Amino acid sequence: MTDASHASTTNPAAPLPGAGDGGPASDAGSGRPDTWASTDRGQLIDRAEVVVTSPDRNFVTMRITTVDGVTGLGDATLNGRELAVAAYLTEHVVPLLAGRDASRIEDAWQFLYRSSYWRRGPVTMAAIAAVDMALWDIKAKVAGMPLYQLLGGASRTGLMAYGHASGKELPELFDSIREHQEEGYRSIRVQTGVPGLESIYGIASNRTTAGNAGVRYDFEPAQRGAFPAMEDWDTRAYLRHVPTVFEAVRNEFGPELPLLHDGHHRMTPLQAAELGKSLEPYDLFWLEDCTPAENQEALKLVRQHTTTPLAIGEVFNTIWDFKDIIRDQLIDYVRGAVTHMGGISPLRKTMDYAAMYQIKSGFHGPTDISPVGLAAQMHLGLAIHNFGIQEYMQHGPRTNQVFRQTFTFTDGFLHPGDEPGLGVTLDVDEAGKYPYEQAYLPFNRLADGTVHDW
Ligand code: KDG
Ligand code: MG
Repeated sequence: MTDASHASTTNPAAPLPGAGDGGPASDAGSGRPDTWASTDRGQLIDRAEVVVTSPDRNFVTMRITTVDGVTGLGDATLNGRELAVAAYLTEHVVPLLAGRDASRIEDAWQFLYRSSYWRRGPVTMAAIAAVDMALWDIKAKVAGMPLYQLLGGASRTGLMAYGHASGKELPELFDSIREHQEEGYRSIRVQTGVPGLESIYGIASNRTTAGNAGVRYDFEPAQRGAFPAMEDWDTRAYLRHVPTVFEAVRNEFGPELPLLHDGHHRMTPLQAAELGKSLEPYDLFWLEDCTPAENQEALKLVRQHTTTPLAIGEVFNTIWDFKDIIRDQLIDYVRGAVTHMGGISPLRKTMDYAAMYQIKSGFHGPTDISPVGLAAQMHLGLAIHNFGIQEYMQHGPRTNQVFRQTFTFTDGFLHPGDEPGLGVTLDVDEAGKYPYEQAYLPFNRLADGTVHDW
């Protein structure tokens, strides 16, 4: 067993108590023994580790190993709050896994969700997600199949992916779109600067002191350092500018190219309605996160005023966050991520529910979804009928050394590959070269100094 401690792991790599005798570990407490035990001793959980590593950015990974030596990986990365999830796993989840039956995925999920009493929230749900993913990885490896086969088999040959093009000014944006097309992307998200604003979401600031100052961040908004970078916001300037950008992009690239745009939670319902309406001539694939969406009623107003398709949910944690807006058909795409929605099991249920309303997937796929989370989404996306599109931002070279992956990206389409399991291997020695580094997402202030949604 490789010692994972040098990879900033926060728990020992030693076998867990209880696994050795094939019985459940939970009878160590004062209650009755739990029945989450196995008839097949080889499938008992022998070890669970939490590996925190920061190759190009921070990642939190759960690795579970059975008595038979089958390993499963799960992504628990929560951008800017990584150590909270690592502690939740190490202190509260790892001790519960000893001697448990790795094959009982649904039971494990329900046990971790319900037995904690406290429900939902990004930290809890990222932790549960990591266990869920790792157990699916193990199950598929034991079955000798790529995970998508266990989820029902492929519903398509590949997953249409979109990339992030950006530029402060139009010429830079056009270059970025062309670069993405050359890389194979057939669908493109468009973000630009806004006149009068020094730096906004999608375009890095020239004034920050962080390492990526002045560079557009198609790939990574979180910046290393002890305090979040400040960005600017002015909704009226944004609403005036964005339609002119899409008009220029359509004139340059024609009507065929699917175009997406992220409002990143910054508008009121009325402003979002106005933007959706003004973008209708440019036929967007979707307008994402047009309002903060904590107030889901607000989307009714947006919907009444525009036919621009809406995508929401990258910050949602459970099917309950989607329940009403799916039922009321207030969105067109589910932006949940396996990593933040509690894993493959609940996101699959959410998508089955969404299918009843002709709502499709648009799973969140920025760089803070690790290669493990991305692989899990690819398997799920390949299997479900109501797949829509997959966001694919591409990880950095050091990340790809730490996480060896089998997926392919060909002519704009992703495929997870056909290795048994998720198709991702964690190189713990390589991970150990990159200890955790503090990093934060930026935040916004308006001209008068008021903090605004970023
Ligand atoms: O961690 C936050 C990022 O993942 C988020 O800002 C990226 O909005 C995003 C997107 O659509 O990829
Ligand atoms: Mg987004």
